[in-house]
This record gives sequence, C-alpha cells and structure tokens, in this order.
Amino acid sequence: KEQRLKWWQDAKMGLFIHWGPVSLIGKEISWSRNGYGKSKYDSLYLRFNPKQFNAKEWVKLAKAGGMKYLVLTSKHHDGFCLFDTKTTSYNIMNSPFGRDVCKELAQAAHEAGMPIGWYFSVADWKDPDCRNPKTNDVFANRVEQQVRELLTNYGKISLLWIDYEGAPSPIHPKRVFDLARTLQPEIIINNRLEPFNPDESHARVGQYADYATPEGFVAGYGAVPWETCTNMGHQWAWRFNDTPRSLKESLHTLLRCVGGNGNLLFNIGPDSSGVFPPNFVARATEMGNWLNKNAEA
Ligand code: FUL
Repeated sequence: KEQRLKWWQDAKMGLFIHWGPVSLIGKEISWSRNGYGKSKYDSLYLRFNPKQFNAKEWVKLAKAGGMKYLVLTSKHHDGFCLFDTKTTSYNIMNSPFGRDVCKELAQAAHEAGMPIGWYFSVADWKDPDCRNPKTNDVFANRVEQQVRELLTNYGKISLLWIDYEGAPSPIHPKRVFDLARTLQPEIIINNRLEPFNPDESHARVGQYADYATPEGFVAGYGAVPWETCTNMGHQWAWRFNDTPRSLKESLHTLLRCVGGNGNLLFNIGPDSSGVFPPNFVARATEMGNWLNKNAEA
C-alpha cells in the first residue's frame, strides 16, 4: 500500500478541475440542476462549445501553481460524460465541441510527465436506471463499462477519485474496485466507493480504498493517508466574477495539509470557453512561485 501511494504523497498538491456544460450558466455543478430546471440543465450540452480549450495550457497552469497531479470530473452526479463513451449519448462527442476532453487532457499530462486521475460519480441523477429497483443492475453494469472505458482508452491513469452522494449505493464497490485495479494495477482509489456515513466526514478507509477525503476542511486523520479537497474560490464549477482565496489563506491551507502529512486537491473551475479565470491563474502562479522560493522539492 505504501509503495502504491508514494508518488501521490510526494506530490502533496494536485489540481482538481470541476467542469462541464454547467459552466455556461455559472451555477454549481449538478447540485443546481433541480433549481435551474432539470430539462434546461440537461440540454446545456447542446450549446457547450469551449473553443479555447487547450489541454497543454491546463497542464501549464497546474505546473505554474506547484500542483503535481490532475483530477478532472470525467462524470459528475449530473451524468454528463466529458469523454467518448458507448454507454450514453449524453457525452461531449454529441456537443457542438465534439472533442474528447479526457483524451486531450490525458495526452497533455502524459507528455508533461504529470500523473492524471479521473473524478467519477457512481451516482447519476439523469440516468433513469440509477437506483431504479427494476433496472439498477443494468445501471451498475453501465457504470462498470464507463470505468472500463476511462481506464482503458487513455493510457496510464494514476488515480480514481470516486464520488457518491448518498444512500443506497447504486453499484457494487468490490466489482468496481477490482475492475480498476485489473485495468490499471498501480492506480490509487479514494474512499468513496463504499457507502459512507456523512458523520464520518469521509475519514474511514475501508477495504476498497487507499485514502480518506476530507471535503472543505483540513483534518489530520492520524496514520490514515488523506487528501483535503477544497475550492480556491466559492464553488466547484466556474462562477461569474468569482474571487480566489488570498495568497496567505491558500498557502496556509496547503501548509496545514502538508504539515499533517496529508495532500491538498485544490479546485478551480474553467469557464465555458475552456479557460481558467485570470485571477485564479494569477493566484495559483503566486503559490507556485512561493513554493519554488521557499519549499525546495
Ligand atoms: C462532493 C460532490 O457532491 C461535490 O459536488 C464535489 O464534487 C465534491 C468534490 O464532492 O461529494
């Protein structure tokens, strides 16, 4: 286990990227679906065309920010797939953009020697088979097929950041875990495959997990490997006129994680043209510069 986690523990900070058609409206990813109107939300992809998307620029931003790995929302709870998939038409290839975002980002990351992982929600609010007593088996198989695609078609994938938003689990944790390890023997997997109790704050690392995932706060979980995920701004997805935390607060967050032997997965949302907001790029770059000066790797 320790050997498997070594690159990640050495990396200390990663860039978390929440992105999808929702960036067109600047509302929170998936969670805004009800309030905005399900059918309107689900149609956003029909005008999602992020022409400025340049995977190399994204990797460059991570590098400038001192972030040593990338985690992209391949599929959030809203069910939209940022990758080419045979399992559903609700995917990026059917948007006007028509380019496989996961493919381009994986390629750019590989070229730069930067580990990449997928955020992947095993719950899907748009899929009628999800948690449908009659057809949930079909759904569980579909999810496994998606995991198979994500871990087969994009070269080496270093990390699987599973997400899951409440009970009951619509999938089979062991099957997904074994599948991931079979397809990518070195992959590390967070602790959200197993049904969790919200009171545990994602602290428990069970049988099908490598590390804990405190969300929105910094917490040392003793001997358990952990990674805080939190926003540099005020929501996961891009938001109009959002402002990043101050440099001081950003650095404090990082240093508290590292000082507690944990990682920081720092999130920024690109806009609907495919670009990270300049004020966030500037903040990340300031962090990277500070690290270069003060924390020799
Ligand atoms: C949560 C999700 O519900 C949020 O939208 C976000 O993706 C966060 C990292 O995990 O459980």
